[in-house]
Amino acid sequence: ANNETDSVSVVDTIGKTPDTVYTLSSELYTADPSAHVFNGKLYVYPSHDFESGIPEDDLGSHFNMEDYHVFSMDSVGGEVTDHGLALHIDDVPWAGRQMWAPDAAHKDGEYFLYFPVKDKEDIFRIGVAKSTTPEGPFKAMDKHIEGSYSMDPAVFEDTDGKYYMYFGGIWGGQLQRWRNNEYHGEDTYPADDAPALSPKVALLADDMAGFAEEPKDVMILDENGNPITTGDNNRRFFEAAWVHRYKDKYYLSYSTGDTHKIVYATGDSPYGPFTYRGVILDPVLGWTNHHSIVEYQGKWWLFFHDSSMSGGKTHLRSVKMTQLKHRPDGTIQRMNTYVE
Ligand code: FUB
Repeated sequence: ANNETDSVSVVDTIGKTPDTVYTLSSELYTADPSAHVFNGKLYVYPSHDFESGIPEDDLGSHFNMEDYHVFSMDSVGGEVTDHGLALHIDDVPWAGRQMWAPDAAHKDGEYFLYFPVKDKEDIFRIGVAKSTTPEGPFKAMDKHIEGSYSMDPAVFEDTDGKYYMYFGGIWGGQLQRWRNNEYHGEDTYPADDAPALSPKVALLADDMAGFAEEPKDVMILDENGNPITTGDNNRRFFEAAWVHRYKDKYYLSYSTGDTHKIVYATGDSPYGPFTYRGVILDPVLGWTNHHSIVEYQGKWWLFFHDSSMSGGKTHLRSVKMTQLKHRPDGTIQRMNTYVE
């Protein structure tokens, strides 16, 4: 065992402050970063925060974003390019308001931007837009993904060439208005001692523009094999699902929302079940916590955001990145990046 492994294992009830944290942009407010490596470059697909003047509420109405920019870099700590407008809400025929956390994928020379936005009935759906380049601009399809709902899509490409979309989020993300993929419109949650609402997963169709199957629940279990419950709000899923693969294990990470942490669970299949393992990132300045994890140039990186650049305004966030470390036993070193 090396010294670092020994020391972090003992003190993992709080996060370690990383040596170096990089900021994506000092020009735009950005959030919810989804990072991918395409053609040897690191691309980041974030939300684009701006001040729209909508008052803050529990449904996140103040997150009233209207467009996306894509960023890229050739090396960590090197120059970051803002590729400009990638997609605007005015160019999505079915969209109503609130362009939230996007993701992207690449297949056979085409790039796909997946984005959650409320439709004209104010129901969150997930759209897809296409481009021949990773930075766009992207052309939105006429309709949202059939059978999609809620928000925070994250697309995971497995080593066998299959792509899975994870999605969902409670409170403003509206997952609590759905059961068994049917909309019932009411804000209803399972009882505190019942299994919590799960993120969803669906295999993507060959054309990457739809689901190849009905979305399924992603079960998150505790150390005894029992589902994490609604009342366990330090560990239950809230939003921001992300999946990465490390040494043949699947890692599902997500935000605990009102307890403001990024946590993770591991499993043996992209469908789960996943067993809760611990905290990756302690709360940041600002209410939301949302991340992605990617391997680039032989190291693993955690992308996240905080509200430090706006002096603490929750809806005006900035994307940052720092190194993420898997220990030899597969657990992830907990981090605390809090700054005012
Ligand atoms: O950026 C809007 C919403 O805030 C995202 O969709 C959530 O994950 C949270 O970060």
